[in-house]
Amino acid sequence: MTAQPATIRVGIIGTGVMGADHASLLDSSVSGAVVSAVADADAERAAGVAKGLAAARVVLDPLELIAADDVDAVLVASADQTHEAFVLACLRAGKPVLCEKPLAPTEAAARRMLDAERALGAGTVNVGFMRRFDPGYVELKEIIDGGVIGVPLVVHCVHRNASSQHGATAADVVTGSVIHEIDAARWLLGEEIVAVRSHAPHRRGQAESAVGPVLVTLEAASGTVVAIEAFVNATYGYDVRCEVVGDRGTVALDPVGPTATMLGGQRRQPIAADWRPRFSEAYRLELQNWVTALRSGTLSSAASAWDGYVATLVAERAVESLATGQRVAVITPPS
Ligand code: ISE
Repeated sequence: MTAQPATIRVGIIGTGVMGADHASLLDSSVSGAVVSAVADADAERAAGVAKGLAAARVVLDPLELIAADDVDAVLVASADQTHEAFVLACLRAGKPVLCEKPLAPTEAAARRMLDAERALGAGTVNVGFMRRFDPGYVELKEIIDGGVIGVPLVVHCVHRNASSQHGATAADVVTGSVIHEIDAARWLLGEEIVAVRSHAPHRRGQAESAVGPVLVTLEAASGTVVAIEAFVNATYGYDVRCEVVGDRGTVALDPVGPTATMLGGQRRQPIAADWRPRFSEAYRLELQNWVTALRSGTLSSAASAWDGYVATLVAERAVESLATGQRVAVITPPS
C-alpha cells in the first residue's frame, strides 16, 4: 500500500440514506478525513448532500470521481447491484474502497471482486459490516472469546425493521438483512458456516401485502447453531437482538435505550425508527478505523473482501433453501 496523505480525501458514490449518513459522519465526527467529492445517479440529491459538507464537490460520473486527483479513497454506498463495477474501478485505480454491505448481491460477482483485489494486492477492499464495531457486539465477542459463558451452543438473533421498500421479497430479506447476522455469526464464533436452512412462513389462505418474518438457521463448523428471525415489516420500529447461549451461561445485547420513563403505571422506552441511531457509534468507529488505517498504511480491522465474499456465498445458499425449506450445505473454498 502506498503512503497516504495526512488527511484522507474521501469520495462517496451514492448519497441515499447510508451515503448521506457516512458523509456527515466523515466530515463531522471522524478525524483525519474530509469528504472531497460525492456522486449519485440523482444529481440533485448529491448536490443536497454536498451542500451540508465542508468541502465536497459534486461529480456527475462516479468513474470520474474514482479517478479524480482530489480523491484518495472511495466509499461505495450506491445500489447493491452497482457495487461490483465501482469496486473494480477503485481497484484498477489503486484506490482503497469501503463498500457498503452486501459486497455484491451474488456469489459470482463477489468472487470477481475478491479475485481482482487479490490480483492487485491485498487489503484494499473493506466491507461495511458495522456490527463488528458496535460496542455491544464487541463486548459479546470479548465475553465469548474469554470463555466466560463456556462453549457457545446456540445464538439467537432478531433483526426487525419498521417497514421495507415496496415489493421486497424473502430473498431480499436474506441478501439485505440476514447478511448482517451471517457476518456477525462468523465473526463472533470465529468459524465458518457449513449449512443453512431457510423458511418464510405465511398463514394459509391469507393474501400478504408485504413480506413477513424470514427464519434462517446457520450451522457453524463446530456444531453451534445460529437461529435468525428477520422481519422487515415489523411496523413498531427498529429492533436488533442477539443472545449467545453457552454451556455455562448466556450473554445478550442489552435492550437499547439509555433511559426508561415510568409514568401512569407504565414503563416506557423509545424504539428507534431505523438503524441509524442504533448503530451510529458503530458507523463512526468503523469509519474512524478505516481512515486511521489508511493514514498509517496499515490494514483496517473492518470486514475484508473475503468476509464480504463468504457472507454473500452463505446468503446465496440461504436463498436457495427458501424454495424448499431443506438444509443446504455451504462449501466455502479455502481462503
Ligand atoms: C439496512 O439495509 C442496513 O443495511 C442496516 O445496516 C441494517 O441494520 C438494516 O436493518 C437494514 O435494513
